[in-house]
Parts: sequence; structure tokens; C-alpha cells
Amino acid sequence: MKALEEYSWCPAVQEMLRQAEKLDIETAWCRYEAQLPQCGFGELGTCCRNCMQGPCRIDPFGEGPQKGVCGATADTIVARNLARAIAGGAAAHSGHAKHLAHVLLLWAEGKAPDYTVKDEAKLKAIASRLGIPTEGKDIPEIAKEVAEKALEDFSEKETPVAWLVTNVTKGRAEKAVQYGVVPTGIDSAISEVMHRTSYGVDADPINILMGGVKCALADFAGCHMATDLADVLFGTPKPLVTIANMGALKPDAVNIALHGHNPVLSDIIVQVAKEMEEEAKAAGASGINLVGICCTGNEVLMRHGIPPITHSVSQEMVILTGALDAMVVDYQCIMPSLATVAECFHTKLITTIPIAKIPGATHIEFREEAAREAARQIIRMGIEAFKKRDPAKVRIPNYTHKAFAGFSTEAIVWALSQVNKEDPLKPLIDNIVAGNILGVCLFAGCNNVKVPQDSGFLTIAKELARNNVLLLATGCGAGAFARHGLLTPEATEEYAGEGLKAVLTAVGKAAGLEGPLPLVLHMGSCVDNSRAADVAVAVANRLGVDIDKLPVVASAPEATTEKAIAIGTWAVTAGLPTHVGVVPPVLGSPLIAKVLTQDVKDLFGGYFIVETDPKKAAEKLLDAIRERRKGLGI
Ligand code: NFS
Ligand code: SF4
Repeated sequence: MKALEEYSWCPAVQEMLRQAEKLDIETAWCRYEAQLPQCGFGELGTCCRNCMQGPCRIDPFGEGPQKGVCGATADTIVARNLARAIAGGAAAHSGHAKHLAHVLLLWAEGKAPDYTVKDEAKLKAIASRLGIPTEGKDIPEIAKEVAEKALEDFSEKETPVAWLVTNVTKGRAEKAVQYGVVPTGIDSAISEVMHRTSYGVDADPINILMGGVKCALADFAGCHMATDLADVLFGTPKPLVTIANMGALKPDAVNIALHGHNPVLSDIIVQVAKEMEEEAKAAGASGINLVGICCTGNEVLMRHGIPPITHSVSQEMVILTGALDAMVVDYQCIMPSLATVAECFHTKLITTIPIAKIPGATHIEFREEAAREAARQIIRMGIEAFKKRDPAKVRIPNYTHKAFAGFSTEAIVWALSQVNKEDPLKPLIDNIVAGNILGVCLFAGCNNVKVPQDSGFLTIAKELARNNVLLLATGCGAGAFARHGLLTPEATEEYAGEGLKAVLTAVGKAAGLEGPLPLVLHMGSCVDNSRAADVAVAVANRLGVDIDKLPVVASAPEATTEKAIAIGTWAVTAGLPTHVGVVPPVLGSPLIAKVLTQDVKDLFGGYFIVETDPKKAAEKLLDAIRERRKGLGI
């Protein structure tokens, strides 16, 4: 075994890794080592399996074959694989959005009584953005029209995807038109990528990439829709404080982890758990303790302060504590190995969605029409499992950090409005112009077994903060900051440069906090990257310049999933210099690698920065911010 910090910088995960070794339980890190060396063709992106004449592989050294059986070159194959990854990511995000749209429609038709419209003002704001008149209509009517408009956005039609064009700057919309990458349906954009990359269709690598861009813009629309509809149904997040990391598990309570992505079930479980406390007590527990993993964890953290306890690569570790009674999953980023680890303990792994079953797990089908009933059944299963918990196997790593979250766009604008009522964005803009804030960085994306967990996030964030960069975060990245105490005012005191500290303190005090705002503002799950985009759009519109001129960058230092590739691509298209700390499988085509890191800048202003060394990555991000400042003459 390597030194523990080469696996994870999270002390709780380190403790559980020792436990895994002691109990001889296999983890993602073991399986990664068993995979080494990973296939070079796959790493370079030059393996094609798109037809049964393959698999075809391109020799990177120029000695073996340079073309697949059909004649496809490395450039074509790499572009096709990348576009398909974007389509995979877009399918996941927009599947999540579509699910919420169905729930909203069911509710509006009176068929899903367990839901409600929590944020009527946001529903109306969305309707008016989409051009749906609201005068004289009641909430279910408006909800129905918004839900129908959302569902319309999925299939091919004659007009652009509404959730895209109503949420970007005029300049961005024009660029998309100029390059012919405006999707007219989210599902149809995904399907178009599958079509054009199937056997014998598109062979022009640049044309395929532009298809990928179009699909990434559809992904943006899906993300934005998911955020919007979740806020409508479950409430727009407001700042709150909780604790993070595995120490939030309670030795005497029924511990239930919510894992996956969509609040459609997890939010209901949070509501129902409160009503089932007595049942848990009757079983000898002190109560029900809900905790979150990955992005469904972020959803219930943002709205209810449920403690986030671990993220992506370390999800198995929670079961190893021996104190988890049930893990409820919906979809995405859920390792099938959880079932195997759960077998060694009393923990119930419960799948809930027809399209996401895991061998070895218990499946409790979740239907929106009877959501509370499913939630009750699931919690009851956790209570039953609690009775079988073996105290001898319990080992809860005693680590927690205070964590602030709930920074939706609305919450950030509200905090700024406490400084300037008439023009809330002015304090932010003035401080950027004056140089108190050098720029803004959005941290997003996953943990990845190839990177010591959290190391990329922590190293880059601290360096940027020292240089007065305002930090936003979503997804498992935000989780990393939560577990390490960076979502706190104390971290602002410790790590922020003087200018940034002064601004965060002024806004924090105006907003009624005793001290500064936290060093990193947690904006939510991965679909909630749309919230950060909204901030950038608002600032750009207020300044009258497009996003590709702003000193705003993004970083996914430990990216893993196809969803991260899709988001990274729309961030670049939105005009942001976007860092990735894991080398994506594109190096087999020097052409594609150059387009993504250089040439795309001439088209959209944004570009990828691929850098695996976090210290160097921080330097490159700072350089990108400084270049933008120079461009603005500030
Ligand atoms: Ni985003 Fe969030 Fe996490 Fe990565 Fe997975 S949970 S949707 S994909 S691993 S950040
Ligand atoms: Fe080989 Fe072409 Fe078939 Fe791909 S599509 S497997 S390169 S023959």
C-alpha cells in the first residue's frame, strides 16, 4: 500500500482505508491498481468500437496502422469518442431535468400530491423568462405550462432550445448561431451525436467537434432546467450552516445516506424522516440521522442542511464505518461495488429507479404518484437494519468541519444587495475593477481515483484565494471544500488575500453575519453550475461585455465523468478558460488536442487548460485571469 495521502487527503477516508485493509475489503483504489497499466489506446482516445469490423486502434508511434478498417484516422476516432462522451453527459443531466419536469406536470395535474410548488416567485420568474403569460393564472396552471414548455425542449422543433437561449448573453447566442451550434432539442442533439458518430457518417474531426459543442449547449440547457425546476419544487437555497464529513454519522441513530443526484426522492425522504422519529426510537435508536453523498447530497445540503459526508471516489468508505444502516440511491455516480461492500455489513443498499438497478441491492420502486409511501418504506428498512447493526464493527472516523452552503444566485445577489440596494452587482464589479478581487474561479467536478482525493481542489483553491480570487464551487468539488473546512469564515481569515478578505468581510457583515462570507461559496450540485453561469451572465450584461472578456475561469482538477466533459465543453463555449486536472482521452490526436486548448479560443474565447500539477494549474489560471484583466484595461 502507498502512503495514505497518495490515495486521499481526507483524514476520514484515510482512516477507513486502513479499516478496509484490516478487513480485507476491496475498494476503488484496489481495483484501480489491478487495472494498471491501463490501455494506452484507450488513454489516447484512439480505440474505435463503433462497428463490428473493429475494434480498430491507431498506433501512436506511427509504425503500426494509422487508419481503422473503414479508413477513420486518429483525428476522426478521437473526435467521435469525445462527442459521444459529451452526449453521455448531456443525457444524464437532461434525464435528471426531464424527471423533474414530469414531476411538476404530474403535480399540476393533481397526480403527485406529495409534491408542491415551494417557490412560486421563481416559477413565475421562469415563466416570464420563457414568455409564458402568468396574469390571472393560478400556480398549477403556470406550473403545467412551464412543465410542458420544458418537455417540449427535449424533442426536435423549429425553434432553439428555450432553456438555452433565454439563459445566455446576447453575444453568446449570436456566436452559437454564427457557428451553427444552436440545438433545437435536447434529446435530438444527443441523438444527432449518436447518429453522426455511428459507422460511416461524419468523418470530419472539426465538424464532429462542433456537433459535440452543440450537444454541450444542450447539456447546459438540461443543467439549467434541472436547477430551475428543483428550486420551484423544493425551494431556492438560502445560506445555512451544517457539518461535513463522516463524523456526522451518529453511533446511536439510524443512519441513512442519500446518494445519487435527483432531489425528487431524497427531498421527500428528508420530509418524511421527521415524521418517523418515533418509529426509530421504538427500535432503540436516538432518532433518524440523514447524511448525503455526491450530488443528491448537495441538493439536500443546500435546502435542508443535511451533512455531506463523502464524495464520489470514497463512497464505499461510508459503509466501512459499520454505522450506516441504509444507503438509498437514485442514479448517476453510484458504484456497483457498493453492493459487495454492503454484504460485509448490515447495511441495506436500496435502489429506487427502474433504469438504475444494482445486483445485490434491494429495489424499492419509487413512483412520483406515491412518493411519501416509498420514502416511508425506505426509512423503515433503515430502521429494521439498525436493529441488526453489530456494535463491534462500528468505527466512525471522528472528523467533521463546520460548512456553510446554500449560495444560490438569488442568495448571492441578496447578500450583495445588502451593500447596494439599487444595484446589487455594483459592489462585486467595483471590487473587481479596483483589483480587490482579481477574478472569479468556479470549481466543479468530481474526485478521481487517479488524483489523491481533494489534493487538486485544496492546492489550487488556497493559491487562488491568496491571490484574491473569489471562489465558487459545486458538485463533489464543493464537497471536498466542505470536508476540509474551506466553506467557513475562518478559512477566509486564514487563506484569503487582503483584498478578497476585505470584500468578503464587508458583504458578510452587511448580510448579517458576524464575520466574512466563507472562503468558497457552495452553489450546489453539478447541474447547479448553471447558477454560476447565471452570475457570469448577470455581470456580463451589467458591464455590457460578453462573458469571454470577464476575468472568470473554471477548474475541474479531479474530473471523472462524461457529465464533467459535457460541462467543461459548455464552460469553454461560454467563454471561460477551463482547467482540467486529469488528461482527457484526446492526446492520440494532436489536432484535436490543439483545437481544444488553443484554436477554440478564436471561436468562443474560452479554451481548455490541461494541467495535472495543481501548483502549475493555479499559476495558469491566474495568468488567464490577468490576461482577461489586461484585455479589459483594469
Ligand atoms: Ni458531478 Fe455530481 Fe460528483 Fe462528479 Fe458525480 S456526483 S453530478 S459527476 S462524481 S461531481
Ligand atoms: Fe474500425 Fe471504422 Fe468500425 Fe471504428 S467505425 S471500428 S474505425 S471500421
